[in-house]
Amino acid sequence: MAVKSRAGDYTSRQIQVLKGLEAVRKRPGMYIGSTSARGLHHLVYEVVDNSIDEAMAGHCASIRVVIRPGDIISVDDDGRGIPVDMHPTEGVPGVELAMTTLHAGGKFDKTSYKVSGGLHGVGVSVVNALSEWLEVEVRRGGRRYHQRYERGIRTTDLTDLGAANDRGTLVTFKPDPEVFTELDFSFDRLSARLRELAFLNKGLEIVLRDERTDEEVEHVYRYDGGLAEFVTWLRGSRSPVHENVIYFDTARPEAEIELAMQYDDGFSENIHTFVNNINTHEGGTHLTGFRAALTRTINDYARRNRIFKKDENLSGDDVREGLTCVLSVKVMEPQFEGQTKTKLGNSEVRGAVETAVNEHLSAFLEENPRSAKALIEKSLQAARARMAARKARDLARKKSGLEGGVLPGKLADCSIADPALSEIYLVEGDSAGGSAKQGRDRSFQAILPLKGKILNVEKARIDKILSNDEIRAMVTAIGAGIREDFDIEKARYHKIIIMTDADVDGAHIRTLLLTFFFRQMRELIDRGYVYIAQPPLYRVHKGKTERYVYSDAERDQEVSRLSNGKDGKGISVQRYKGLGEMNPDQLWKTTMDPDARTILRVTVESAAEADRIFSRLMGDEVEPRRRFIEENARYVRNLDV
Ligand code: 0RA
Repeated sequence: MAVKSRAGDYTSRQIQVLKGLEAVRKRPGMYIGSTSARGLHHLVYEVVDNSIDEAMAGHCASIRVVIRPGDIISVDDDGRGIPVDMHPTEGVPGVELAMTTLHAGGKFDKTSYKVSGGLHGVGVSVVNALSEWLEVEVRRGGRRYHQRYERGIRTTDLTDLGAANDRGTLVTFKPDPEVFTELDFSFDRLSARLRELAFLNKGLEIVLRDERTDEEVEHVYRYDGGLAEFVTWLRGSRSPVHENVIYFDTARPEAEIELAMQYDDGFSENIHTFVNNINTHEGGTHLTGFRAALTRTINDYARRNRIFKKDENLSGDDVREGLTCVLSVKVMEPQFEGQTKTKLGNSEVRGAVETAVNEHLSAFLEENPRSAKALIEKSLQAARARMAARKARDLARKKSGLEGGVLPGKLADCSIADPALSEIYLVEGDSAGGSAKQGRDRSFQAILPLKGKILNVEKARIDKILSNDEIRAMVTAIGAGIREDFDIEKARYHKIIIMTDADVDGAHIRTLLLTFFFRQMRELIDRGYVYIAQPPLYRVHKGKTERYVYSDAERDQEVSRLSNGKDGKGISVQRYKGLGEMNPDQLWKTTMDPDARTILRVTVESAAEADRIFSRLMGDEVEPRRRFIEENARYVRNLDV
């Protein structure tokens, strides 16, 4: 089937296509966020999103993602297939239009209110523009069609390849090395998001297959229990306070609402909210509605059933302690607000969620009095601890001041006052702390040495957390408060750099610190303020040349470079076991000088995944923690540079 259209239309459309492509290729970051690993993986999500839309409209049951050798991805679904008939005004087949026109994205029918969009939703044409090549195959109406594009430009007409006995859309693409700095797809990264999508779309099967190695790996995700299974998975090894996950799924005019929740004996609050499958890290109206309903419903029930002693009352924080919850809403026209555009703004959703949660949660409590009693008892314990914490905090405030006022004695602060330009190094140990203090540029670098292991916040209540000296020093130095008092605008540094030894203890301390930030000062991570320093592992030295290297492979390379094909005479290799072995000047040159150093920014792509990892790591089970710490190198690679 050849594309025929009137010459005039064709030309003006071609100009439009080329302009669109040029815009995307010139500023890829504007469309997919970045051209590093993050943006690379985003391409896959963009393509998968289209198949998910088809699934949400009720026409697709299975999506298959394959990582192929040569940095190639294919995404296949069993939906209706992208339309192939000629578009009435544009003069090209619908599929070509979707692949080459910005924002067309293939979403022609807006009849169902289960449309996705928002954060991604830039459309598959962006993926096409940023791919060295992309091929689409549509199976529809008993025929199989194919078209190829290079860097967004069609190189073949849409061609009928013959009979087909099924339906669906297969998109295969190779990201353009001229655009991306990173081309290596991470199975773990894709798997985390695809599993999340499977939880969020009850009954949908998502397959991820890796064909890059001899032993082929294939994961199949399908959860008929939807969010209820998500919560069970998130809870992991934490012990539940009541047996059954509280769950409901309801369609209202304002939104389709699905919720699952369960209390466990931990202390953290693990609430994940989604709008049209997008994680709303910054919350919004749906979360506000949920919180209001949760506090009210539980208090009402407890009062009605005389579970409270005279004037007891539970605060929002009390009823959220130890709660694992996933709330997913699907909205026709979501308005995303906030710093990272992950905050739902639609005001009508608040009331809809509040009413639905009131209704279903009170029904659950009435029908399950034993569970009700257990979870209220858990909240009452939280209330008592909070009271004790308040006393401790007031005392602490008087003594040393958690917010404002006196900075910790061992902090060597920087001299400039602009947080955007200031950084603080959290350094393992007093001796490395001393070197860092001498080596730093004191105008913009502050140093806070931390002694030994910091408290494991995963296992401690807020009162204990606040009475820990190392934590108090960090909180005061950062200056933005903690938890419900946390105010990012007060942060005194926009770079908080964790600097620990490159050994198992260092990895453990780093994990403890990350857990602390994730649980107590989450916004620091969301804003991209938290970093990990990368001290060198070796110093390779011969005559006047010296090189600092950061891996064993780099060391071997450097050694063979310096031996120049001759012998290895005169080459010395020094292994740094800890930061303390470097003198101040070396520490500056290798790890702290902004012109020379590498620091890894900590990002959380899947908050759910991070949540589970942290609770497994830092919870009661020793084995997962030991394994994790030994495999820590793998973890650091998951961080974005
Ligand atoms: C719009 C209309 C129709 C299908 C699709 C979009 C569609 C797009 C994608 C992208 C990936 N997979 C997809 N599957 C379907 C068809 C409408 C109809 O048949 O009536």
